Amino acid sequence: MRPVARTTVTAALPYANGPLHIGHIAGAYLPADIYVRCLRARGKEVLFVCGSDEHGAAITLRALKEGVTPRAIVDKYHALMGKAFQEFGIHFDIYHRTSSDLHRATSQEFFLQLDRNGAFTEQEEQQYFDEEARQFLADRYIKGTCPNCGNPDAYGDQCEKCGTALSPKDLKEPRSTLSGSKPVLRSTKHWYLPMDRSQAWMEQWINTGMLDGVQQHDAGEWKPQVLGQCNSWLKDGLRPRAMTRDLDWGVPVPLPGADGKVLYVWLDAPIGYISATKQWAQDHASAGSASDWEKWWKSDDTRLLHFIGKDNIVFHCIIFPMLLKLHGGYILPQNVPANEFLNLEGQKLSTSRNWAVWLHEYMERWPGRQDELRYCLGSILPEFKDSEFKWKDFQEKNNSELVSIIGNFVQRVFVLCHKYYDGRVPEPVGGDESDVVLWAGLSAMPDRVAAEVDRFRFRDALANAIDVARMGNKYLSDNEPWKLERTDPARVRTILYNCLRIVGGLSVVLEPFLPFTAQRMRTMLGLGELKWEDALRADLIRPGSPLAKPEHLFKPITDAEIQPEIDRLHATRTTAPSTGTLTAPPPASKPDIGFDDFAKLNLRTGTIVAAEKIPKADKLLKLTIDIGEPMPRTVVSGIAQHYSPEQVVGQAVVLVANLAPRKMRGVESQGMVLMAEDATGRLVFVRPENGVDPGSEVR
Ligand code: B3M
Ligand code: ZN
Repeated sequence: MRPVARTTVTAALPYANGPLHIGHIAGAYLPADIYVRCLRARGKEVLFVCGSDEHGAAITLRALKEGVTPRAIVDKYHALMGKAFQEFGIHFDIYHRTSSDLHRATSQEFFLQLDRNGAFTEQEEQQYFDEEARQFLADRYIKGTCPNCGNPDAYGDQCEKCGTALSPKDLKEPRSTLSGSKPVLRSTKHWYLPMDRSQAWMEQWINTGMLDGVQQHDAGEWKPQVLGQCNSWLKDGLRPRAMTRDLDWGVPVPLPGADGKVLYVWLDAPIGYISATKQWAQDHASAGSASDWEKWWKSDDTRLLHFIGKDNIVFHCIIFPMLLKLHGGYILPQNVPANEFLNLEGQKLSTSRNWAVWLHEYMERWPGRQDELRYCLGSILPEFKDSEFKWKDFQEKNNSELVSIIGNFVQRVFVLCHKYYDGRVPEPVGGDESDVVLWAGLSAMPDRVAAEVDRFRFRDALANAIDVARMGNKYLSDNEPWKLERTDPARVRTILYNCLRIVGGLSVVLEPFLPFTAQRMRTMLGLGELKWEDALRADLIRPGSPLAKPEHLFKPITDAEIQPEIDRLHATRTTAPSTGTLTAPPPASKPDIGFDDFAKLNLRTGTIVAAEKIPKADKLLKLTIDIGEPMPRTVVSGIAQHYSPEQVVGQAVVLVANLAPRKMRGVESQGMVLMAEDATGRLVFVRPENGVDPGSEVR
């Protein structure tokens, strides 16, 4: 394996078309930040680059929607995202942008070099064209029915339902997203990357780490799901892919005869990592050393890592490495530790439906509580499979872990030191058997945390870091210094001195995860910046030095604080434009009924265990609902315009279980799911509180 002198860490460049939400953070940025912080604390040389992805249909379509220029969109969101990252403690060395001059020049040079190397083929071909909007339609500019799964809203580059990569001509019944009109075919010329030519070496490099006879990486270290996605692409056979587009927003193709053409956004965006590095080098250059950027991208002893979400895997594992290799002179990534997706309260995060926790809003509503969210997300990172954020879990983790374990320990130690020693560090005297046990346990912890971080197992790393506080609590409870103070004050001094050392060590191992808290702990101890090896230093804490006032590092979060978050989420959720009017009619009044009438209803709680669309019925979903009976019920429900099948699986419901069976579209429906209609006409589930078993009677 190649020796490692330095590490270049990139985090996916978010599109500058909207604010950041917790899904972005858990996908790429938090793990990358933890990784970088941990490396830095261990004295490693590391460069952490990111920036806004300011090209592509994501931007132009947003501009169209807001009725402003693409420039206005990227300026607005670039500023918003840069600020949110900074305030959340995600500290890049540079947060660059792909609409900069330096980026344009860098990606154009890169393209020209590829062209000189014969990496492209030029192809004149028929492409879809929108005669109304006078524009060729690629990628997200065109929609149609997915040939694979029948999703009527598949895009020209990908079906978001089934994940299949598509090209516009694969779509059935194509339509323009600009005008909605039916496109016509027109001839145009593009530069293609014949990926098929690279199939053999790509397959070998990804699966064995071998390239040009050199072991580049250990493929055994790559996450199985990352290898899996790559191999499913490779198995289908790599195909030529156009690297240019007919658009007026992007990096112009720097060749004669290419007027009105720009680089494909997925060609220019990853080059954004390189231009960001160049900009950083320029900003930090002592005279004449601006070429320093090269060592981060071209030295054999540099380790290159891309932190991304799973939807970006093929671009970072196949296309970008291929471009780097075909360009020549660059190293390839040694690992791409992609994360899966984070869901929110049982549903997919969605910008368009406003089903998200927006980072800048979180920081407004929970000022100074960055670490609480960092902690919660850090403990549920979707490292190997999708995971879920729930506000109730956020509260629970805060109260029973941050407050009870870390906050409580530090608080107890400081209160006692102020009570007994007037806020000064006590002088320890000797030690006993329990101290030996304590240090034996603690001494393994920093390495253990670091080892998990190195393996990209951030959840485990965080759990180990918290264990340090657990050990501190246990040591304190076992030794009960408050009971000994009168009889053995010397022993108490030792105990509390040891506890202060643990607080110091804890601030070191926690720093990558909870940087704000670590800083406060150090301030309380009167310590400056610490390195990883300081965690166990015997002289970290100096007897006699002053300690700051005891401070609660974390505050308990009450139900009254959490419920509004949940309510807000539901209240601000927007629907896909619905066919009906925006305001629901007032609830119809119905005649009174007697209790006997009501008692005839058999209402049961249940859980939707499967759901599918019913062909040719655009309002109906066929639901399979477990209500605790030996066989689940089949229920046909008119909610298909409000929910996709994936969204409702796992949903708790209330079922009218004795409604006479009725056939709808050939399916026998054995009950009815209770739904409420909100002010926008959207149907929402009436659901039991958590903790009720399926089949419970509702009365
Ligand atoms: N902007 C896609 C995304 O935000 C894209 C990543 C580019 S990384 C070079 O998911
Ligand atoms: Zn599909």
